[in-house]
Amino acid sequence: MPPTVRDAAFDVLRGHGLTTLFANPGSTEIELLSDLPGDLRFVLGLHESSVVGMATGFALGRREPALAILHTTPGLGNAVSAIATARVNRVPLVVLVGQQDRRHIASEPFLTGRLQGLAGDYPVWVDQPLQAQSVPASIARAYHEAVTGRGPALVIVPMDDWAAEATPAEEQAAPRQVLRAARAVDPAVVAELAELVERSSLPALVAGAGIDDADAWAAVVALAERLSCPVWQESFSGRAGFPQDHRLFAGHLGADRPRLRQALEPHDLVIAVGAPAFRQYAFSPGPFVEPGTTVVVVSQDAAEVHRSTADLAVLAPPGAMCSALAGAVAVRQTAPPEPFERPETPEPPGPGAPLRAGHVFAAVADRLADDAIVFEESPSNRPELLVRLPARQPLGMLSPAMGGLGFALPAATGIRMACPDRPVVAFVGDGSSLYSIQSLWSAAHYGAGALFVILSNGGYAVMDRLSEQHGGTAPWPAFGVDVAGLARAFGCPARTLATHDELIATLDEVVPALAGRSEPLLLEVVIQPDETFAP
Ligand SMILES: Cc1ncc(C[n+]2csc(CCOP(=O)(O)OP(=O)(O)O)c2C)c(N)n1
Ligand SMILES: [Mg+2]
Repeated sequence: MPPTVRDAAFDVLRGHGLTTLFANPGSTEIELLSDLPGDLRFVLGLHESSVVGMATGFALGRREPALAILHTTPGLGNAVSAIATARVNRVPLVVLVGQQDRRHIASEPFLTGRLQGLAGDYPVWVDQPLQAQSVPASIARAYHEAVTGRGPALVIVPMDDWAAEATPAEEQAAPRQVLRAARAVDPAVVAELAELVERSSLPALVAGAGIDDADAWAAVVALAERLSCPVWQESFSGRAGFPQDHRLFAGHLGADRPRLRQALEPHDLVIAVGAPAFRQYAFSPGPFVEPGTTVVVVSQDAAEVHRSTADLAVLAPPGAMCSALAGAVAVRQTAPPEPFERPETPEPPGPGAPLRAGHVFAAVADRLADDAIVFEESPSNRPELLVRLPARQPLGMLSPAMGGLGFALPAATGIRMACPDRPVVAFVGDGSSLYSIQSLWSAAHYGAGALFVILSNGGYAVMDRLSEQHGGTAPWPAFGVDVAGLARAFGCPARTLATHDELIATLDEVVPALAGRSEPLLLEVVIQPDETFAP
């Protein structure tokens, strides 16, 4: 029998290392998924936000695109928020979306999808091949588009396409391999930046989510050490851009303009690397920096470069640029900035007093290995988590850069599948845990040994605080959902902890052994909501 489009598509998937299929199936995917060859591994997610969330974690952990398969409009619709998260977190994904049969699609049968625009601008590329024979090449191209565009690329495939006869390889309009000159930087641009640096009296760096890899970290460290200058982490970053236990780490920048101005005021030159100028949360008027501060952005992300309020923006790989710049500027003898001060470990609560988030973060931080991968999805406690849990290695701190809750549980599952030697801990609010709770089933079924720490404060504390700050009364009720009970219902082992002694005893048992876990564990820690919130 001549090869089918499905055979050719599987060869494309194999050729690009896309052999793990994160999916939630529907009738439009039966032809694709029935009788999968043994070298393709199927991973079931029970909701499409979990499917795409797991694929996102898997891609982050492997630093390569991952594959997700979705079921026409209901599947893609359910996944849009997770697709948006992958886009804003700059994670490459190939997403196959099932579609009704071409032969009668004009009459709009059951499950016909209006798919092309459904995820809006969030995919970096969307294709609905004009003929079945173009599907394999479209998947290959989606792979390349996902890498170049650093986000999810979608291919919509009508169900009858899979059985069609494939055309020969010379008809496949996609290269087998794309090499990107990602390490090259233009010497003239390096010289221009070096001159700006040499002319400045007190430079500073802002590191962003765009440089979360070992080479780039080493390059930013080399540049910062040569300049003896502080390095901030951009605010509301999805990923860490600098080792946060380094003596030059200055903390996270404020997410509003007054705090931004205050932090950067002493500096006449600020270079944001792998970050825009400047990522913010709540609006406050005025300029980002005081007059007299020159702002430079270095990013490989064209959109980030084009929208930055900067005097100069450089479209270039930021790690390679930092490395070249470090080699082009003189060593400074200036005294290093004051080391960043982390808060003291909080005293255990007195008899009968409740635990607080700070107790949980401090106790985990004391026991956690340097190579841990930590997820933050704990909205009201986010600032305290960031200050108590420094990212010490690349992938050391991850959060949903889009702001969409429901990322940490599936992404921690996916990243643990990709990085079985690194401890994985996800700190998740009780409210946040409910958006993708069914991913606990996948974690349990596929033996993903992540630790999920649920900060159970009985409600949407951050929304309550924001409503108070607005001067109003929130209409949403508090809730007491038994998250540990839900976890057990999904087959995920779970414990509820309410006292400091229980917390310490459990973390002593669990955290040092995290790297070797072969099943997930959920700890629901009952805490008092924080009374204040300043992101
Ligand atoms: C998908 C999605 N829906 C709604 C929101 C808005 N939102 C932001 S924080 C929050 C409450 C989070 O509650 P919880 O996880 O319990 O954290 P806490 O504020 O209690 O620390 C909500 C509903 C969101 N960010 N994402
Ligand atoms: Mg809560």
